Amino acid sequence: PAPVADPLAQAFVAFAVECGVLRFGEFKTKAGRMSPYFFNAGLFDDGAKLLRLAEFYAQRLLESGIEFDMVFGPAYKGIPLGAALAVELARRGRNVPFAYNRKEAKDHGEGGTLVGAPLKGRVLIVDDVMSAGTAARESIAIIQAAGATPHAVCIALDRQEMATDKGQDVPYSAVQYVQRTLGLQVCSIARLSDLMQYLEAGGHATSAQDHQRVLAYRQRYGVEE
Ligand code: OMP
Repeated sequence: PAPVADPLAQAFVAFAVECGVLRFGEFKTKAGRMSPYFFNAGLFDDGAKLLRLAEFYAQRLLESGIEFDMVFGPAYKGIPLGAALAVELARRGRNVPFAYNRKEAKDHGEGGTLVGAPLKGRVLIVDDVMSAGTAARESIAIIQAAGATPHAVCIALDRQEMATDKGQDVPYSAVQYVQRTLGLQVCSIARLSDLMQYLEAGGHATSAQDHQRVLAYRQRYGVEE
């Protein structure tokens, strides 16, 4: 039987396509895989788009029931995402501290690599995409080094593909690794399976062709849920 569509995920995929954030073609991922699709969160590039994005994150997060004490946005792309989510949470009556990191340490002024609220308690990491899991591991290390607890991750898109360990593909996804091995909770607005459902339903002009390519990619790099 065909899986039941998740309305929030379907609305989000359509929104990402509309914004040009989700594109189909040929792209190389950070892990060096040739992907027929790419999600570029940097193209949520005006106030209205960021507001809508933040509403999607907030809705997913709040309905997940995940508990957290503060929001962390990893440099660079996670910074506006975490900030936008923190604003939207405050608008919904849930004001929590927000922090982010710099990639280069600053040796003057306030110094250090962490900016914003002190990292403490159960930290929620907000990021764009999880593919092979490198970005998530970096955030977790930063939070642990500060003496706080990496507790959960909220991402826009779970690519549901094989994680890598020391450059080798492993038979589970980064999200599965973060959940099962590291014990963090993860919520995503949409996943590869939602993207495939969108294409199957004929979401846009070249859906049929894109669907074939994404299917082939999933057969090569995808994981079982
Ligand atoms: P991992 O660190 O391998 O999990 O890849 C996640 C990162 O890859 C994201 O934070 C992005 O920098 C980048 N990325 C995208 O932004 N969109 C994609 O569709 C795919 C990737 C990617 O390179 O895997």
